[in-house]
Amino acid sequence: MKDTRPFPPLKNDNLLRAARGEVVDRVPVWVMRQAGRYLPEFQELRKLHDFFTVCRTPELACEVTMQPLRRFDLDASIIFSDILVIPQALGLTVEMHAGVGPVLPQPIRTPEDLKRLTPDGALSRLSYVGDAITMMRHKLDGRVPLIGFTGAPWTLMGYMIEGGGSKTMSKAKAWLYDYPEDSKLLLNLLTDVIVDYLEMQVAAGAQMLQVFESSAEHLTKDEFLVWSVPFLRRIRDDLVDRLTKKAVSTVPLTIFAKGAGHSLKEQSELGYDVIGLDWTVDPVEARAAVGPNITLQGNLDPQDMYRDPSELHTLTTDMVHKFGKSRYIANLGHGITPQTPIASMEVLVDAVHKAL
Ligand code: 1CP
Repeated sequence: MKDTRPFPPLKNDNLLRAARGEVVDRVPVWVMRQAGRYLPEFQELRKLHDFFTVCRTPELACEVTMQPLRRFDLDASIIFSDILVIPQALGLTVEMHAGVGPVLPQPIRTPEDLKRLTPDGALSRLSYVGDAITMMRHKLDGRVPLIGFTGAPWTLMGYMIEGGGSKTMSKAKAWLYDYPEDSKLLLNLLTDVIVDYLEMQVAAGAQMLQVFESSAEHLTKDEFLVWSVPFLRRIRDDLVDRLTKKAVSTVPLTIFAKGAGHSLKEQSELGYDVIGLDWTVDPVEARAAVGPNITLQGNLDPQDMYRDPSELHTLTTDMVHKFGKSRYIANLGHGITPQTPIASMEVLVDAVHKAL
């Protein structure tokens, strides 16, 4: 039975206000991968349950989503899942190997392999994410907004062809040149599933959405404009169309294209509300590139979390001063890494809230 109870009213909406360009009480802060291996309670839970069992069991996904909120005064939660649930729903086996990350034992090697993908019914195989989102909205009791997310087409294509993470994305990049038409076919197929998936997350209760184009870093600027940008644009346009037609209010959308600091102006023209920045981008230059009507998110170097607390405090304060209080969401420039001391999260959150 679907849970159709109304959601509790939101108490801290600074994240959503920052995304819409409204005045905030304090600079909102959350951290990419804020639920995860740096938390001992996450490690404990993972000893008992396989990674994808956690994703697929709403009670467990909610427990892990809640873990960082019990410890830190964060301004957002992000539903616990992974970008690779889409390749899984398309029929590919995805395993999570300790210390390695995701492994796809039967990747897509040639265009012939595209026939193995099963887009029909993919959305229904992802319904557990919606169930976790709805449950989490109730468990949050309005404390902070809940973010939903997806991998972007190029990033998912990369994992599907490489069979896992890759330092070079050499096989996936070879596809772009050897099989350009089939690459477009695959990217469009992924875009269609992503639009369905994000629409479902909004219907389930996601209050904001982030699209992770984490593998943009492997593309040149020209390649990014051809193999990523058109699909990011279609995700946004089709999603807004769908929600409008169904008279569902849209939610703020964030694009995080890691390594695409070369194309901030182009990103600002895609209709997303928020642009996530990695740590290589200067805040003042980023603001100049995107203009005043886009919210920026980021971008402390995750390695700065290993500095001593006073240095970390200073670096964070300086960062917030450079971005300013308007149209800004504080975060790291990429996911928090597994060995990060817990105390660094406390310093980061405290420094952001005290900076302005
Ligand atoms: O065994 C474990 O517990 C694995 C660790 C782990 C965790 C905690 C993985 C494997 N995924 C996750 C959760 C996860 N993944 C979240 C949770 C929500 C939160 O932020 O708290 C999110 C948003 C992701 C998204 C994700 N997965 C991305 C995009 C963000 C990014 O970091 O660029 C990517 C690229 C993945 C793939 C993935 N999943 C897991 C790992 C170790 C990786 C990266 C592998 C690689 O190096 O390519």
